[in-house]
Amino acid sequence: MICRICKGKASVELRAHNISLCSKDFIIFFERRILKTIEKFNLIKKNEDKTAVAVSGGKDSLSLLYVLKILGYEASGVYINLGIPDYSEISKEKCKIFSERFDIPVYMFSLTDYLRKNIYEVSRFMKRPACSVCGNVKRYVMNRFCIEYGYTTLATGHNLDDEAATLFSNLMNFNRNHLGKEFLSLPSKLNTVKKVKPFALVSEREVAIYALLNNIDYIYDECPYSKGATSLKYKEAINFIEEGSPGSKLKFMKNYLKNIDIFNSDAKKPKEDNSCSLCGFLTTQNVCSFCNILIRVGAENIISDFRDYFVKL
Ligand code: Q46
Ligand code: ZN
Repeated sequence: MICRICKGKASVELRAHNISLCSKDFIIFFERRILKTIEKFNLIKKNEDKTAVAVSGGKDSLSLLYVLKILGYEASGVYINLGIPDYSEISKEKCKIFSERFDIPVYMFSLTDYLRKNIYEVSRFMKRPACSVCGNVKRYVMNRFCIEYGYTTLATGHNLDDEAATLFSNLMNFNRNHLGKEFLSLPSKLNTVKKVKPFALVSEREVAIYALLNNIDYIYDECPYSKGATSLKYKEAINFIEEGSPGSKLKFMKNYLKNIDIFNSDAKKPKEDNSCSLCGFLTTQNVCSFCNILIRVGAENIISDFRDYFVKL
């Protein structure tokens, strides 16, 4: 294999783009595509936005934080320790190693320090699946971090595989609340910062190669609660198509963006925005889902102490 750019020995074959590249040119190719996505979709403004990257210790989020720094954006990581035995200790360690190796700040919020309960125990109290409660906690804590510390943008490491699986599932289920939404960014509103996904058009494999070539050490294991997630089935189905027809995944997402208007007339009216009567943050109810968790575990008195729970790793 010959590198398309320098004609030296190629080490990466990208069938979706019909090119082979050496390590050096792959890194350039990857970083250019991220920059192009950020600029084309107006995700982050250089010298204006301050970005918090939601890091989990995995390859996607750590690589995203790394590449944003390389591209000259102001960014820090924010990590939530969910108290999951083994998994949380290892993922926290990976974030700490990353922060020290690349001199990029990562802040941690520990759920067990805050609530004296880990995510499993909280989910038992709520009588809901761990992932559903975890989703509420992560969304709230990450946004709260941004507001408390003056970050304007929250970036997540969702990649092309994640986004294509979500779109596929929304189409199969005719999920009208989600079809018609632009997946790369969500604008800010009422105490909620803008959310962006700069990796949404690069594949999981490309991110893994980028992490490897840049010596980014990450946790290989997935969270134990992710096993059996329905999204995995959609990913498998799309990968099967991609295998026989390289590039279909990217084409699927780009064509969706081009044709997004056809869904809009069909989208249901969103519920009305409200301020939570306890914390003042965005909700469609009287009390937001996070404060509802605090009430259920008998900890609503600690909502105002939030800022003290973020520590630098
Ligand atoms: S961290 Fe949380 Fe995920 Fe683990 S408990 Fe579920 S939602 S699987 S991305
Ligand atoms: Zn609230």
